[in-house]
Amino acid sequence: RRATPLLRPTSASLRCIKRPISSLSAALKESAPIDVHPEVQDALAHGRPVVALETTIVTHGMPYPTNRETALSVEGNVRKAGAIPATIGLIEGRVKIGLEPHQLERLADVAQNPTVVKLSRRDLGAAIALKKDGGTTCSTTLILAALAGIKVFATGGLGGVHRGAESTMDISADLHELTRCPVGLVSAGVKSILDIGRTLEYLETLGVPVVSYGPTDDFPAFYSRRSGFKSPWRIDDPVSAAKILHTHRQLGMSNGALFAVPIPERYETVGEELQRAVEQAVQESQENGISRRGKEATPWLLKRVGELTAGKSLASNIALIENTATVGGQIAVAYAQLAS
Ligand code: PSU
Ligand code: MN
Repeated sequence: RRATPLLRPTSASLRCIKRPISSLSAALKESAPIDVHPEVQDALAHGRPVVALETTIVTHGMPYPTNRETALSVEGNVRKAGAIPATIGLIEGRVKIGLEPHQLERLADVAQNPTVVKLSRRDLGAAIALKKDGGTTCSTTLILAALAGIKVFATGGLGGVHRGAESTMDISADLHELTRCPVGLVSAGVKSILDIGRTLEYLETLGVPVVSYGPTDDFPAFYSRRSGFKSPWRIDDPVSAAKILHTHRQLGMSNGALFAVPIPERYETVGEELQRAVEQAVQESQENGISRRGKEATPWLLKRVGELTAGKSLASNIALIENTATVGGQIAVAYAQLAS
């Protein structure tokens, strides 16, 4: 009797079992719709420091034109620290790693571009296929930074576990992304619109290191230098941060790390005032049902805090992200030296 012939893989099934795309060059070979800015490409090719920056803060986090001005000053701070900024966003279904000024303008001026979407991991494929414009949240910025081989990402606030998540189940996809992207995320902690204690518990469960960057091990709460919670680790220089990332790489660990940089001291007093507005905004969101409207919750809360504080929250927001950009640039420089 003849043996049953082995099934021969067709070229289609071979395609499916090919190794997943894990590098930018492999993605580009597959004609992935990604455009890397020449300056960023050059820096990456030569192992020079690059810092990724997100654009949901531009499209859904700040009003125009402050959003554009802040994105530019943040890029400037990365440069002053000696690194190249790579602001990431989606334009007509193409991923941009490094935005030209007219592309940033297009994402920033939401009155002219009202259909621009907020992109979490689940949205990326659909938004590309449907040729949308979009702002990348921390989650998609992490994915695209990791793909490009960028080791550091600076932003204002990471998403997290929302208050009342025990019933809404609203937990940001940002947290899980830190388990699979080997990128150091530099932020001013998480905003107190969230449940900070549960966010830290969740990060512990996920195995994501949380490291306070500065004089104390307090975990910062965005507008305030203190949340009442401690970080498990504390460092106060860029070389230590770079060593943490480098160690993960040496051990073949795929997760990132959260470096929490407190807002500059002079904003602490106003931070206490902003905290009261945060409490009111959270309460309103629970009463009016916004807290159950998925991706709308965070942008609504950010906007409402801005309204309640007559824009004072905006000045703090700008100051803290300019600060994390500087620290991010310094960490990227230190990492490039370690890794070379
Ligand atoms: N927190 C802020 N400002 C922001 C965001 C969070 O203080 O702009 C943005 C970030 O892009 C973050 C996203 O990744 O909101 C999280 O949204 P969600 O909670 O829907 O996952
Ligand atoms: Mn959510």
